[in-house]
Amino acid sequence: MAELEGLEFGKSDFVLLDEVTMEQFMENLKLRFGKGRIYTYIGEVVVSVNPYRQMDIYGKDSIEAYRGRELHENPPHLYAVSDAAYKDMKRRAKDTCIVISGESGAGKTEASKYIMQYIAAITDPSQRTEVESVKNVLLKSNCVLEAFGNAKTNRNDNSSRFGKYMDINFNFNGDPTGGHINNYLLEKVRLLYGGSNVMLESLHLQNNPALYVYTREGAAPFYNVSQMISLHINDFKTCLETNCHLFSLICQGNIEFERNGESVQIIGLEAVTHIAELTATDPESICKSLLYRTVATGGGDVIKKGHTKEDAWFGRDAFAKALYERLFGWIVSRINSIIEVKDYNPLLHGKNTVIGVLDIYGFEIFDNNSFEQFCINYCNEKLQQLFIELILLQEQREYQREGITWQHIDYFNNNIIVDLMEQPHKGIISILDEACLTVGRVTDTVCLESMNTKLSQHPHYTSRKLNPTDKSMDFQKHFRVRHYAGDVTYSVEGFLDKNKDLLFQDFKRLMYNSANPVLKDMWPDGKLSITEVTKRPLTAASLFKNSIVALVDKLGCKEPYYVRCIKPNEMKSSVLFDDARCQHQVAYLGLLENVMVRRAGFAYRQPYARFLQRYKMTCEYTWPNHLMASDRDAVEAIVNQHGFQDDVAYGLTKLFVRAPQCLFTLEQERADLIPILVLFLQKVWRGAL
Ligand code: AD9
Ligand code: MG
Repeated sequence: MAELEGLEFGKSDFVLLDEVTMEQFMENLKLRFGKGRIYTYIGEVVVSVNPYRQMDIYGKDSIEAYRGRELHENPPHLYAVSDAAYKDMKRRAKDTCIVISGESGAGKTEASKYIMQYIAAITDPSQRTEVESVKNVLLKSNCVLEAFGNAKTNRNDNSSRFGKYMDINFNFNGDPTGGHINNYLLEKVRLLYGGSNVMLESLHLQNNPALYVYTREGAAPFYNVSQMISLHINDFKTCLETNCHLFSLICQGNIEFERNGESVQIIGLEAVTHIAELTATDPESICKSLLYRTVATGGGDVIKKGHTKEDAWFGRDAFAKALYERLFGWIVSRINSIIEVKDYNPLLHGKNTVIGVLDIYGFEIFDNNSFEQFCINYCNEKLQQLFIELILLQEQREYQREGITWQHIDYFNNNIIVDLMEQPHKGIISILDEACLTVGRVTDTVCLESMNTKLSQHPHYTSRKLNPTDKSMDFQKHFRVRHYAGDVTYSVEGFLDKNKDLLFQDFKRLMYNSANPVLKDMWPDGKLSITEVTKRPLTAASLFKNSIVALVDKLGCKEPYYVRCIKPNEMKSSVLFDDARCQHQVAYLGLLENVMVRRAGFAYRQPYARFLQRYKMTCEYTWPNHLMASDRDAVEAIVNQHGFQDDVAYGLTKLFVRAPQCLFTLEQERADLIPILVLFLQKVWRGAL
């Protein structure tokens, strides 16, 4: 067992602070960070500070130290919550989830990898081949998705540009049997480069991103393509066939258009030939898709309409982004088909339970915030709402319900911001959708006007009308939302196009007609004719909203565990603790309120019957059966026999335990008693007694 920490490392649980104030909280966090203690608890919540250096705390020894132990038996660690989530799932046959939150670069993805690594290490001790292969794919899937979906941003060198929720399924033995990945809102505006020269040559590319329009102009994203390729060869051979399509995106940025009298023509036919080769289509069809779109006239005729130069640009870029997005979606679905639970029969295999791990982009405030940041920040508002709902509200409501004396804690409830963003008819997403559906050219600025009119009274929205003297914002183009995590000014430029996410049907058909079966598989909607697709698809914001609502529902019915990640500084330094930045994160993550609620309350609770069932063997009055008037009285007998009277409270249906130590003691006694009881029963059966 790892050594418990001495006092020089500060308090390992914020609940133990002398006083719950921001000063004491920050002092403790800073002290621990300085001493290399990057994890601290608030009850069962782990607060993690990104160390920005390799820590020697994730090896085999550590895994062994945390395996099967209770939370407070070891220094705080991700492994301890992973173990708690796992034990909880196994003991109570209940689905659990681990929600990792924090801003960009705070360490969420690293945390999710350590959690997965731990779960993989502690399960399936007999190393059965089928379970091992499931674990292997689950672990490796991370690298593949990162290779395709991460990029360098100015806040994180390896930033996840997609959200990921992974369910790991377990059988009744507690061994992983499969899993499922959901990905959310892949950011499509960044492209990639890297890879060996041989590989690039075969794709007609040169190893110089400056030559390609997208990589030259993008925010210098870096992908480790060599890693991606080697993984493909080993594990996802089929993906290899398609990765070339990604590169065709880069070529495409080099296709230009020029006006030629009334019509538009392509400059860069060489690139077109390469794309045709890579996508198993013909250059002529590509040119047609780039220059024309098929439209259905009011009379039911189908005609080819030539693009303007602007339309052609728009179409080309939308196509490149869609190729990338479809490939990413396809990779996720391939991984899912490999790891999905097959041939599961609950009668034969017992109850199937799940641990979900959520690693989703953190709250983002950039210098220029666009539609992507709006969606990401909406998602963070929803997760914060869930956190409040689950940890703070539920806790208070339960005390009330159970008749336990309890002091109400005030905290900021972000419902009002979530409503501002998602409310039907009135919220920002609805207003955007309405503008997208309006026939004729509604511009971003017109849409902004409409938001300003409808939302000017909202306390979390700033429009031109409210703030005519503020020179920091160009009110023609911006609006500001007061998020729970701070004020964010969004630029509406491009909002409507991004929300429409329009891709001309001609491109879809082009890909559907590719001779490459994998590519064809990615574009099933290319089969539809233009008259069949006149129904408007859901907008990007609505699709995203629906997926986040579904995610929150999914998380809401699981037993949640939280990892709250903090980024210590903007310099990626392992020694710098930027007080103001850290305090800001602690404040908006609601950590202080979390401590207050936790301190005022009881760490553990269990219905009387369940408590009795588990611990009755530890008390002479309750083993094997009790003769008392109720289960509650029997539980009281157990509590009294162990001298825990001052650490518990009796609710209507549950026992509330303040100090975790009480449960550890009972657990330990139980573990010691079980072998003795088994021996005893064996003797009884053999008639020896
Ligand atoms: V984003 O929202 O995807 O942009 P994350 O996921 O929160 O962000 P990430 O996990 O990628 O951040 O961490 C950023 C970098 O911090 C990593 O690339 C590591 O260099 C560093 N890091 C984070 N956690 C640890 C850790 N536990 N040990 C060592 C770490 N380094
Ligand atoms: Mg990440």
